Parts: sequence; C-alpha cells; structure tokens
Amino acid sequence: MRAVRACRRAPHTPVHIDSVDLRRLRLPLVRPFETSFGRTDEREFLLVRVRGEGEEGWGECVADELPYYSAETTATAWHVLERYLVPRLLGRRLAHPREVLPALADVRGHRMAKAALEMAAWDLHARQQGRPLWRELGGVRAAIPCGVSVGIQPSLEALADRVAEERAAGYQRVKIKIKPGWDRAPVALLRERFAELPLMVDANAAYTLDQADDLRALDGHGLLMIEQPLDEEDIGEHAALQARLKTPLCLDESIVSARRAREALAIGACRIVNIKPGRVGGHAESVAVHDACAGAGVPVWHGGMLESGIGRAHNVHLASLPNFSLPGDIAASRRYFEPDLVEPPFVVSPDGLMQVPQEPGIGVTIVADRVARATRDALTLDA
Ligand code: NPQ
Ligand code: MG
Repeated sequence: MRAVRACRRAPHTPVHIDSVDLRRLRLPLVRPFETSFGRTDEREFLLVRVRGEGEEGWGECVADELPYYSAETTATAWHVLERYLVPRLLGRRLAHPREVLPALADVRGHRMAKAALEMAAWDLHARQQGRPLWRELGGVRAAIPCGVSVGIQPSLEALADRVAEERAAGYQRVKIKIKPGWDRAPVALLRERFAELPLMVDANAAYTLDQADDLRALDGHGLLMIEQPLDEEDIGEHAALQARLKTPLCLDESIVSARRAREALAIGACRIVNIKPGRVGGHAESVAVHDACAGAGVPVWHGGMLESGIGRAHNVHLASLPNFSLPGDIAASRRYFEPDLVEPPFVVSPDGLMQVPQEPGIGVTIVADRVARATRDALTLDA
C-alpha cells in the first residue's frame, strides 16, 4: 500500500483531468463594499472543480456579475469555460500545471476564466503530490502579513471608525478606496487621527491625467503608494504621472501578464506591483510576474477580489513567495463571509499575520452543504 502511494506521489505525476464541475454561486457580504466603480452587497462568482486519478482540485473565478472592475463577468467566464477552455483540458494529460495556461493560449484573453481552471489544476496536482500548494509554487513563509481594504464610506466619521476597528483587529496596513471628490479629505483626516498608520489609496482607474493635481495633493501625506489612478490602458500616462509624484504608484488593473509587467517597469509606470492570480491567468503567470518584479528590484503584494475561502486559500499560498514583501489585501474570512465556504476559516492574529495552510493542496476543507446552498447553477463536463 505504502509503495503504491509513494509511486503515485512521484515528482512527475501528470495532471489528468477527466471531469470538471462549474458552479455559479451567490453569497451575501458581511457588509457592502463601495469603490469608485460601484457598490456590492452580494458577491457572485464561479467555482471550478476538476477531478482526476481519484483526487479533486478547486479554483475560484474572481470575475464579478458586472463588468465594472474588469471586462470579464461571471457570464462570460461560464461561457468561455464551458465552450472553449474545459474542452481543451478534458482527457488531456499534461506533465505539470504550468502547462495549463499554454494549453489554453489559442483562446484570446479571458484570463479570469483561465485562472480558475489553472488554479484548480494546481490544487489537484498538489493534492496528488500530498504537498501543500505553497511548496509547489515556491513559497518560503509560514505566515503572511495582512492589510485591509476599506471601501468608500458614507461619512468621514464612519471612515475613521472603520479604520480604528481594523487597526484594533491587527491589520498591518490600511488601504482606502478613493475617487474624485473622496480623496483629499479622507486622507487628511486619517493622517490627523492615525499619524503612524501605514496607509495607501486605490482609485480603481477613476482619474485622468488632467486630474493629476488632485493626486499631487495627496503627495505630502507619506502614503505607501497610490494604486491604479488611471485607466488600465494608460501605462504610458502612469509613467508621466509617476514622474510628477514622490509617492510610488502601484499598478493593479493594468498588469494583465508578466510581459505587461516588464513593459510597465521598463518605462517607469510604477514602483510597486499588485498581483492577483485571477487577473493574469493563474498561478504560473503570477509567479512569472513575481519573478520579473524581483529581478527589477520592485516589491509586489497580493491583491484581493472579495474571494470566498477557496480563492482566499489560493491567494495565501501564492503570497508566501519571497518577493511578496508588502502586506496584501488578504483579510480574515469573517470580514467578508459568515460563514465562509471553508473550514477552518482564515483568521488574522493580533499582530496582523495569517498562517499558510499546511495540509495537501489548498489545505482547507470545502464545506459541501454551504457550497450547495449558495449555488445557483451547476454543470458537469466529462471527457
Ligand atoms: C482592488 N479589491 O484592489 C479590488 C477591487 C474590487 C479588496 O480592494 C466585486 C468583484 C467587488 C470584484 C470590489 C479590493 C469588487 C471586486 C473591489 C474587485 O482593486
Ligand atoms: Mg486595486
């Protein structure tokens, strides 16, 4: 028995997927989340389960119901997964999950849909090896530093209360969402109330270069960074803006691949990069972005997409790589979903750390009846 297992767990266990389940879920958020592009009280997302060789692997598609953070939506991701992506993998034998994204390369774009499938394949592979995902990805940390993303609030007082609460919970840095008209006053207030707070802002592409003065007004406040002030396509304009600011710019929406990251760094469009595996097509491309930034001496941090515990677990494993040297937007399960879809839930210690799971694969248990209750559509695709 032992010998058989050892053999199955040999270093070159191929990825062989013989069935894929797609599910669309809706889960109420613990509290609404407001950004420059809108307000969400219920998160819709897809889950992908891949099965092969008696094991399974799970991935979460971070696309939203509405095309406001990104062009992809749950509906486009479902369509592309069902018709184009899953058929390219079913019955195929790939030597390693790194081969998944190349196997999908003739389908243009749709990185969030691809990432969900690719990340499920990594979980499957890691479980087949009997190893936690972080080891397969090259992680080096047993715990990751956590920051928190605070949405646009109804008033400045409400914002100050929220930030005080998050500080008390241990988060090592706070990011607030800004938009034209909600930028100077909230930053000035937080600086007054929390002088030493590691603070940053995220505009989600709400500004144009014409409004550079609004952003320069934030320059004296010692912010860690300003995240994605301009449109995702405006990489050249971010370089022009960075030249006029002391505060580092960080790109999120603009960085859709390692190639794009290298281009952005080469022209000085940012000094920090946010990595979200969903945005770049999964773990392998995230590691490539991570490595490109490390090579250029540029720190990265892990973004968040209001994931359930399944996507969150993937994020925690990835964020254990060495160049994730700034606290990420990886917060406790209970800030978003109560209960989460996984056990144990992700928790943040009083000093702002989250443990990286040590069990095989993503290392958490998926609670089937919670998944079932939140499911709106389900489909199984077989080889
Ligand atoms: C960001 N996240 O860094 C994102 C954007 C974001 C934690 O600030 C539904 C689907 C709601 C995707 C809200 C954080 C969302 C979303 C915000 C993405 O830019
Ligand atoms: Mg962002």
